[in-house]
Amino acid sequence: MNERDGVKVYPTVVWSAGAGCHGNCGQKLYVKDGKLIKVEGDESHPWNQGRACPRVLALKQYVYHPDRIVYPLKRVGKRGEGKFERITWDEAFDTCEARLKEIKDRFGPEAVIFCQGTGRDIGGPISFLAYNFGSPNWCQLGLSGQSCYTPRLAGMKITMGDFAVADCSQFLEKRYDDPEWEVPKVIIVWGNNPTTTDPDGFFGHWIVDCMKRGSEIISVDPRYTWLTTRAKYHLRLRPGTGGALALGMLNIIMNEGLYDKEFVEKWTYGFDELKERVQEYTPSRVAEITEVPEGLILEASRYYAKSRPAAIHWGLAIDMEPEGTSVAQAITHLWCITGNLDVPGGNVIARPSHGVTTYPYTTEELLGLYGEDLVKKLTDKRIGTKEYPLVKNFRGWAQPDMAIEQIDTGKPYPIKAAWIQTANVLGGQAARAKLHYDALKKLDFVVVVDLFHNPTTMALADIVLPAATFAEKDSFRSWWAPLGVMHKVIQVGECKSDWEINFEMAKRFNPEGVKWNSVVDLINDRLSVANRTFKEMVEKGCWEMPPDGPFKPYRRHERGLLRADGKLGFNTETGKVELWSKALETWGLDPLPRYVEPPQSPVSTPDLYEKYPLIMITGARSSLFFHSEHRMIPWLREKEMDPFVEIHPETAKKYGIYDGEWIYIKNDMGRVKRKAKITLTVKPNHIQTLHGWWMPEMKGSEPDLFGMWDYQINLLIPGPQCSSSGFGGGQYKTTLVTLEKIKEGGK
Ligand SMILES: Nc1nc2c(c(=O)[nH]1)N[C@H]1C(S)=C(S)[C@@H](COP(=O)(O)OP(=O)(O)OC[C@H]3O[C@@H](n4cnc5c(=O)[nH]c(N)nc54)[C@H](O)[C@@H]3O)O[C@H]1N2
Ligand SMILES: Nc1nc2c(c(=O)[nH]1)N[C@H]1C(S)=C(S)[C@@H](COP(=O)(O)OP(=O)(O)OC[C@H]3O[C@@H](n4cnc5c(=O)[nH]c(N)nc54)[C@H](O)[C@@H]3O)O[C@H]1N2
Ligand SMILES: [Mo]
Repeated sequence: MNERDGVKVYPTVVWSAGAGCHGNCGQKLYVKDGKLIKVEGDESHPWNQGRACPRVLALKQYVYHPDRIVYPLKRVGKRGEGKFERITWDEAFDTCEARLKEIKDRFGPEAVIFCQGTGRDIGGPISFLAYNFGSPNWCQLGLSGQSCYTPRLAGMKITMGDFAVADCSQFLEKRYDDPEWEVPKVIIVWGNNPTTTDPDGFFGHWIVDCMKRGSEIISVDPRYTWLTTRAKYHLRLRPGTGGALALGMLNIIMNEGLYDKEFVEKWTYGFDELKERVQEYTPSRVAEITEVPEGLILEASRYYAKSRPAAIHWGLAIDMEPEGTSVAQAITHLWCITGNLDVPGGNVIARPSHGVTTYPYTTEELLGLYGEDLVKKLTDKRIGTKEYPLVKNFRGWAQPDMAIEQIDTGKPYPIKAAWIQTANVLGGQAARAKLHYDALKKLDFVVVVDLFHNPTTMALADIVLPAATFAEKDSFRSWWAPLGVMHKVIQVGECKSDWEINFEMAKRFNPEGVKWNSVVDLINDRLSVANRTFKEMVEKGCWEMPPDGPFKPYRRHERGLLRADGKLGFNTETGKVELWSKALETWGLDPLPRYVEPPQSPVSTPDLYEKYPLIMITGARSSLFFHSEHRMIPWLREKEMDPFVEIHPETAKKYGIYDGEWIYIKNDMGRVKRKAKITLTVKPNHIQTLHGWWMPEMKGSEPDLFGMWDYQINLLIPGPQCSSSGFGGGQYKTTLVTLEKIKEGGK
């Protein structure tokens, strides 16, 4: 901490409210007389090296926004009437405890569902609360197929026993200057727009840093973006067909002998079986499925395989394919058979920094955090474990599509209450938004923990608890590297951090199990495997790179660092990279990757395509907003006032639509308003629009719900998910729609 003219400057790490984000940026908070006055990127932090996104730069407007909820609230009018009254924290905690205990006594703990949004700083506190309450039902409610990162995590885990990320030197403190690191000769960027989204423990501008040092780009994206226009090869595939492309690339690389023979021989299992499977995916067939010219597929595949080292950085579009896990498996095979696994400039194994667990990504971690007895007991009742092997065996999530149907029907057992924290289920997360609205209305008791009112708080909440931003909380982050901590430097109203809220509630439900005296005490316990305390971490600037060993690259399989038994090899049953997955085989699923056509598409539903001849991609992110957040922040909103839809000029002409005209996007599920943006970024039969739109400036009470029924694009996204594993297949990027002009009077 520095001090000058009464201004104190605190370095911290960004994770969650304020910026939104999954990132690990170092930022400096300038504080005077207990008030935040400025934010600046921390140039000494190896992650972002001084850079800051627009959302961080607007942090002051977020923290001190007049609409922020700064006290606990209870609903006083009818649900949806928008009447809330200030209460004390004691009353809020007492009410939540009494109501949830009553439901637990009558219906069992599983009758309460714990719902989070994306993995900001929430997975830790919410699973902690759910398990101390005794409920197995924890998920991203509404996120169809849990189609965000979970399928990619599963695809990697079943193949290599670990997770991996593109190596842009992020595990080395000296970064690009470290002699151990090599510049990837080529980086495939697949279904991801990193410079805008910085997703999943990866800072997007690392790709640009690599490009400046010579990396070429192969881009797999149906649209043009900043990055695709700078790529050596741009494969503009039909949305949802990446599985076919990956299998086609494997076909070319295997048949032409372009793989790393030594690595394959020594470290892989099931090569011949995979080779046989990929014969179905000839370049010409794949060209037909994906609409990418065959010559381009051949050239890009050869270029990737012949360039060493080469990395693949991937994104959300993969999870949202019908068999997301299978697509991820095939892409994992690509970097494995080309010998790019855990080598400098390839795809390196990524584990929680220093072995510190904040958030259970796998059943293994869940067992480590909560013990076998509890996890076993919970698995019996968790929604979706009987139907879906990965829901049972891979990750402790309930299956979200089944969960909402169960809430709706009460079968096979009733769900009576929801604890919604860091999720705008109705305003951003849920596909089939109307079904979610109708079903959640049936609940007896709903708590929402948030910073602002939104369609979810307005329509559903009985109690609203005010959450803290990253400047207002003590927490920790170990998602890959470095290990980071956030610490509280300001207080706003009576806001509390998610950890504080859930710690207090968990203590009430399970006094013996919650053995710590405070949140910091709990954090210290988690940090103890790293031999660090929270205080030490804060004092040394809030971050630390992992020491040499299992948590730091490279070539750990050759050093016996990956397996619990200390043997050489990978953390799988065979000790090898399983191209034929033993785990999938055991769980009764296809052990090899395969392609499945999206449920709505010109191929699978030609009649529907005739009626709705446009493939709608939703949710290509804007750097100004994080999902449904930030629409009320002046500096951000003024740069993107209205929700727009990208339409190709030919298509606009066909529908008689001019640039800037308000129109409807329509399908059998309803219609939603957008402003036309005529652009060449999309193909003629594709459109693209951002999700998460609601209007904070409109009326919040029902029926308006901040304009939700007019602007929430997820009213048009169908369900349920369609993957055999239970993970993947949310139809957010492949829905068929048409456009309609809005006639006089908005009709
Ligand atoms: N159509 C379409 N829909 C999509 C997607 C898409 O691509 N297309 N993407 C999907 C994906 S990948 C995801 S992960 C989901 C994400 O969906 P969500 O994570 O639900 O995202 P938000 O809509 O921003 O809702 C987060 C809410 O939490 C609040 N919040 C933010 N930070 C904190 C915090 O630290 N503590 C607490 N208590 N509250 C906080 C915010 O104010 C906001 O109301 O959306 C999905 N929805
Ligand atoms: N600023 C900001 N950053 C964010 C978020 C945010 O809301 N705002 N959300 C966060 C979250 S939770 C997530 S999951 C990530 C998501 O971030 P990313 O993984 O980058 O995903 P998207 O932005 O959905 O889409 C990336 C690209 O995929 C392309 N695409 C669409 N359909 C397909 C397809 O079928 N195949 C292929 N290959 N490409 C396709 C789109 O055109 C788009 O350019 O971003 C995170 N970061
Ligand atoms: Mo996500």
